[in-house]
Amino acid sequence: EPIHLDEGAVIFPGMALPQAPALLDATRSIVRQAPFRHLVTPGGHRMSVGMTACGDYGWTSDRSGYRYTRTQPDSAQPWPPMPDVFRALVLAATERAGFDRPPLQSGLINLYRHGTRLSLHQDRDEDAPDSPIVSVSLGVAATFLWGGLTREAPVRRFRLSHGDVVVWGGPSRFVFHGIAPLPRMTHPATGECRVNLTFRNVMSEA
Ligand code: MD5
Ligand code: FE
Repeated sequence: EPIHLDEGAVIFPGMALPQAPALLDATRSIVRQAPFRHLVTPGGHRMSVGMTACGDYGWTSDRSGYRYTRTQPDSAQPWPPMPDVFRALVLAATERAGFDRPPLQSGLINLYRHGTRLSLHQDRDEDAPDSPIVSVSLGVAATFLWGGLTREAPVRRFRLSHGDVVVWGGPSRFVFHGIAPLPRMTHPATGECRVNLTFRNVMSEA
């Protein structure tokens, strides 16, 4: 029952449901070591999404731009290690989607509440175009915006629900995408929140 969005992009509905409690426990442990922050864009805007990371690299930003770092900007501590329950799910999803190289160098954790949105963008701060991105949605369902390779391309909408896993690779790796403002809803696993885990490789050679 995979849903193919486009070449290289596939949703596995509910694939992470069995691991969801363990994924959320691991997320809480990461957040204790690396609290959520609201990044400031190079244009000076505070992002409404709360972000933190695990693994060898975390994605951060400041006035001079976005970058991957090996340490947390506030504490200078390394990012918490990638939990085994994350690692195993990324391996399984990458294999199911037919890609060779699992994206395990960086695990980004995004926190959404009522009204939080992520405007249309491309992910292009990584230097590993041949690796797919794996994303896992937990908690309150969101509307995912799926555009094309230019900002002007038409945008389709998909629902991403608790436990859904998506793999984005090949020609879909550089598609414009975003998240519509989160509705005011609750989910038994997360309360008012949506948590999204996104796994990437940052460099072509590990
Ligand atoms: C989220 N996160 O749900 C969204 C979408 C991000 C981001 O977009 O950059 O953290 S997860 C789906 C996603 C992630 C990365 C790339 C692509 C989709 N894509 O190439 O379509 O928090
Ligand atoms: Fe993105």
